[in-house]
Amino acid sequence: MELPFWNREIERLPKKNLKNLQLERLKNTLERIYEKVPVYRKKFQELGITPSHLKSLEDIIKFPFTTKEDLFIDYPYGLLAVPLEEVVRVHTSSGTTGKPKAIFFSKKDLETSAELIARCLVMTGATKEDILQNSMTYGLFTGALVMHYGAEKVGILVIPAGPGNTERQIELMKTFGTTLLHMTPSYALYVASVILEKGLIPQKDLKLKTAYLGAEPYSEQTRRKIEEMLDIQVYNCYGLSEMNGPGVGFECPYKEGLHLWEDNFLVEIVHPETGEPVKEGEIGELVLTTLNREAMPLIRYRTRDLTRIISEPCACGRTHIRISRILGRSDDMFIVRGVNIFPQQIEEVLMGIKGVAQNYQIVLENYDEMIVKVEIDREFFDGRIERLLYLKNEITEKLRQTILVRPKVELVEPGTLPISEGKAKRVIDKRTL
Ligand code: DLL
Repeated sequence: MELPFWNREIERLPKKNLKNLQLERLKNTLERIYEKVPVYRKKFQELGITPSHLKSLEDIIKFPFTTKEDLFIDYPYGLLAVPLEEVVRVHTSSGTTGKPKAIFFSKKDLETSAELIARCLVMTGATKEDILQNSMTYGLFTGALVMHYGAEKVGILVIPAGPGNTERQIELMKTFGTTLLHMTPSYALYVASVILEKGLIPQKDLKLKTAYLGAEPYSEQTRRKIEEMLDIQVYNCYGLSEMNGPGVGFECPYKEGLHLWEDNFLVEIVHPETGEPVKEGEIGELVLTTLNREAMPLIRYRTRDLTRIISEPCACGRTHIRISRILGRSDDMFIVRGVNIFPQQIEEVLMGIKGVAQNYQIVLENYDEMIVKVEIDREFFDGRIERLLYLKNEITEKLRQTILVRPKVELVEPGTLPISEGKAKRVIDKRTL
């Protein structure tokens, strides 16, 4: 089967040429930031290094990391590499406390981010005949606008729905014949459950084909659950504001990892504590360098996201590197009874259990106890206590086997836990409140 490409030449560029292109762009980036960004010049000088120390791509490790904290030096314009009049847009990160990280785009940067989204969408079979319901938040968040411009570039009809008001979302799907969805996985689970509760039959009453889900971690089990509920294909879309927003990593139809566009980003995986490169294929923190950014180039940006590189060539023919689904953020990890736990491990178990509905919440009361509240299908509340007890035991036991700590499981009716329309807040840590 001949798979579609948006930019066949660059997407299939032989590895050697891709590396040469990366080296050329990396040199250029280092020279520009050394010359134009005092924050970087100072960092280079502290390490006694200049851009001329870069001879090969491997030399990148001689250069300094950029951390989230660095984005606040000379805030908000301190990392600009172009005069302010060249900047045409600002986006911010969805940080929950303090000042948001501010990321600036030139006209060319906006074109580039749209080009990368176009590659992603076409890679999954989208065409200009499609209709995309964009249910991410419009505004300072990159999620909606960056996707919007990329989809328009392909010629797709975009419905700028924004999140929330689920009844209206479903009406929009019916009215306009939505074929593609863009939303967070937690909201997609909720929307899917409302569609089914209304008695709609997705294959018959709706035209949905594909959902692009991202902006928060989710498990393979959740993907499968949404695919089954709506009878669609779900593709994982990864990104972060600091690197344009959505479309930094995106799955192809083989769904075996996310392709990262290497003509635009240099990928490293480092040990989250030491910052040293990990061995090929090992899990570590994703570190990204922009290679084609005009307004705000960032080098060796510490994403805090944990993943690993999949180095085997992909059957789709794209030469760009793949990373695994994000396994969690190094700062999402919590410790109960001395055991390191990621929320995603819990999600993976829950979503694979028959009877578990769409929503769950983890409550950390103290350092020894973890409560997992789980919404379960309505049919379980029929008065037959033994079925509930059986399910509760099954959930407790399966969680214990995976996370090695026995949680206290509470089963609740659907609709009890807070609904998330954007990024879900799964963990309530009462120890730090
Ligand atoms: O969430 C950009 C985005 C919008 C990506 C729409 C995908 C779709 P931020 O608000 O800056 O940007 O949050 C970035 O969200 O560092 C990850 O921890 C997490 N994240 C994003 N996508 C995924 C994903 C946008 N597919 C942070 N899987 C990142 C797991 C994800 N985590």
